[in-house]
Amino acid sequence: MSASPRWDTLLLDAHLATFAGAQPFGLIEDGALALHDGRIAWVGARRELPGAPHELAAEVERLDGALLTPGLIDCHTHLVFGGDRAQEFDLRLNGASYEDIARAGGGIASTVGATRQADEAALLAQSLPRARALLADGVTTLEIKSGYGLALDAERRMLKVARRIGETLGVEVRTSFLGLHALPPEYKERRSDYVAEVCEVMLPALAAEGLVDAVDAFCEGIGFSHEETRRLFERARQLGLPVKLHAEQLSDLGGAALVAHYQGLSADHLEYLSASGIEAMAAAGTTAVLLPGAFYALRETKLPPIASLREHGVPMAVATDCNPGTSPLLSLRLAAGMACTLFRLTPEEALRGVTVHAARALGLRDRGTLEVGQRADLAAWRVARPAELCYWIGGELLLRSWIGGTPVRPA
Ligand code: DI6
Ligand code: FE
Repeated sequence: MSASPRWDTLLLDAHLATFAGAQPFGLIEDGALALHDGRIAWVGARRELPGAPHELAAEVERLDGALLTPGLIDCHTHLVFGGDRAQEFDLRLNGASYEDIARAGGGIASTVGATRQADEAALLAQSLPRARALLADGVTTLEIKSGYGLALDAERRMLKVARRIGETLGVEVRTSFLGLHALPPEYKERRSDYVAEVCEVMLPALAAEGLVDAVDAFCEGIGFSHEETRRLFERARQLGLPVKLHAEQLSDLGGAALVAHYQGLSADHLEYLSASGIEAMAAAGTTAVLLPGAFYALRETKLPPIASLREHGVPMAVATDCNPGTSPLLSLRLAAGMACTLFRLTPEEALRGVTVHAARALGLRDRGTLEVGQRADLAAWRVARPAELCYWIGGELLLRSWIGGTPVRPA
């Protein structure tokens, strides 16, 4: 007669990259991991299991030597949008720059037009396949920004679609309100009216509807100034919402120091980040989100100051920046590989960047590592060692994944 098993599921025959503990990648060879009630209930070397597998768990699954990692977390995407910008890709290959196109009314503004035209069903239908593609390469949590509506109704529609993607796919979606992404054409001569509309009307309304998990802005010459961003952050603080920022992507406006001043979750892009920006981020504990897809697609040559971020102990996350203009990238695993090849992150840094540090960039403490008590968000891969996840360019490496203990890609 045996007592009823203490765990729902026990996973065996896997190597575990836990991103906890002192080993590189937090690696545990021939490990075991137990799931119970959607959480990780036990993790360790198989030989240390406190009993026979079938007595410990209602179900025992063998993963045939797979590598098990935390589910990947894409902490910066703009994947809800209408249309595409393949036409501008063509223009850029014929000599125009991203800024030329933006100033000529293309760029973000053209996606705003297509997004405003799409109703909720159309926007969902266009955006879902992109989210599915991310999930197919191991993502279990993703952030989605608004910022292609730039008017209350259209921003609301984007954020609702973001939530519906989460419900449809059973994945957790964190939303960021990016009303200060671009100046909408109807406000061309009235910048300060638009900033006021965003701060005093749109943000409070959308926050009250529960559609906003964080507040973001594009602090840039072609976006919004330091002062305009500061005004938004003041409003976010009053509403008790965390902030993050597109900072120092094309020039240095001191955005990183500004977001650090507001104890921001993250400063993102950072190619033009200054020494004082790094110090401010280190002091505030603001995560650096690196977006090698945009660096690649824009053929940027200025590298973010990786060595200095590393020296100052600033946590580095990596994300796709999935968007129609500067990063039509649908694989977070490939973003991690690009962070290695283009930015010289080590595979361990890049993989921490899409797990534990990405969780941090979203203010989430219950995921991103394989540790007891964490959400059972897991990915099992057909690879022998963690570096392979960054090394292979393309390929179907994901065997299966679990979100909150529920399998999403059955074998
Ligand atoms: N920085 C980016 O890379 C994206 N937004 C931003 O603020 C680009 C968005 C786009 O071009 O549609
Ligand atoms: Fe972005």
